[in-house]
Amino acid sequence: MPFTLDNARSIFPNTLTADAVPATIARFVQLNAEDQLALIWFAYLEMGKTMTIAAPGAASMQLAEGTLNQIRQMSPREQSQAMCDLANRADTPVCRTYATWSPNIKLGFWYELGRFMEQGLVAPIPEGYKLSANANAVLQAMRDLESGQQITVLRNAVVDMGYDPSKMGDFKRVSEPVEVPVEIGKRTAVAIEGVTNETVLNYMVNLNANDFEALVELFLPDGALQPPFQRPVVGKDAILRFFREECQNLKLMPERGTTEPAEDGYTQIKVTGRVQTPWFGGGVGMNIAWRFLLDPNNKIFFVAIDLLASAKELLNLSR
Ligand code: 45D
Repeated sequence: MPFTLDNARSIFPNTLTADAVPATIARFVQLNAEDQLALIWFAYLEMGKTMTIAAPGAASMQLAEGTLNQIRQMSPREQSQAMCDLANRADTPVCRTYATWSPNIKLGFWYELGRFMEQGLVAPIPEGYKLSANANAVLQAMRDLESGQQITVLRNAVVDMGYDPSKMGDFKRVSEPVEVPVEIGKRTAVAIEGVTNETVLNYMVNLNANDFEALVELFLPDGALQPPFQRPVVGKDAILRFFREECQNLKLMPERGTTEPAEDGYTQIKVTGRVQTPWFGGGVGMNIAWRFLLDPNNKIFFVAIDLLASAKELLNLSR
C-alpha cells in the first residue's frame, strides 16, 4: 500500500507528545475574556522570574505600531474592551487587523501591550483581580508544565486571539520581512547519532541558516509538514510560506535518531533533540521529535514536528 498523508502521520506511533499543552488550551478557551487576560498576565509575570523574553525585532513592531497607537489613544475602558474583544475573537476593526498578522507580530504586539500596562499607558489588569476557581485551576496546570510547554501554551493562546481569519474572505497577510540566509561558509554543521541521511542533515542545516528556498526543495511537490499540535501544511508553496512566516532564527539541535526501511522503498527516520526559539534563546529548550518519511529518491513526503511529553522522551526511538 503506498503511503497517504493520513497513514504517514502515524509513523513512530510510540512517540509521546506533550498532550498537556492542548489540554490546557482547551480549558483556557472556556474561560471568560477577563479571566483569560488576567490568567495570562499572572502566568507571564511568574514565568518572567525564571526566563527572559527577548524584545521583538523593530520590523515586526513597526507592522503593529498603528494598532498599538490606536489602543494607546483610547480611554482605559475602551482599552480593556479592546483586549477583551481580542480574547473573545469579536468582529471589530482591531480584531480584523490582528487576524492578518503572523504569529510573531501578534506576540510582539502583546509584548508591547504588556509593557504599556506596566507603565500605566494602557489599562492594567485591576489590582487584586480574583481569578475564578476554574481560571485558578488552569493557572495551576500551567505552573506544572515544563518551560517549553508553558511558552507553547502562551503562544497558542495569543495566536488564536482576534477575529477568525477563515471568516474574512480575501485579505493580505502581514509578516516580518525575510532575512538573508546565513552564508554557506558560516553555517553550523550538524551530526546526529544514528542518522547519516543527507536530506535530514540538510533539513537541519538549511532551517538553522534561514535558507528556506533550499529547504523547501528537499520536499516532494505534494509533501507535507506538520507543526506541533497543528494540521499538516501541504504542498511546497504552503510550506515555503510557513517557513518564511514562522521559522526565522530558530535553533535546531538534533541529538540522536533511528533510520528504518519502510514500505515501497520509503525510509522512516525519527530524530530527537532540542529546539530554541529566538524569543527565549538558550533560556528555554524545547524537547522535540522529528518524524520523517522519505520517498525512494530521498525527498520528504512527510515530516511531523512534535513537542515531547518530557526530556525522557528524547531517548525513545522505538517504533
Ligand atoms: O492576554 O523543524 C499579557 C517548526 C497579558 C518548523 C499578554 C519547528 C494579557 C519545522 C501579559 C500582556 C516551526 C514546526 C497577553 C521545527 C494577554 C521544524 C502577553 C518548531 C497575551 C523544529 C503575552 C519550532 C505575551 C518550535 C507577550 C517548536 C506572551 C517553536 C509571549 C516554538 C509569548 C516556539 C511568547 C515557541 C511565546 C515560542 C513570545 C513555543 C513564544 C513561544
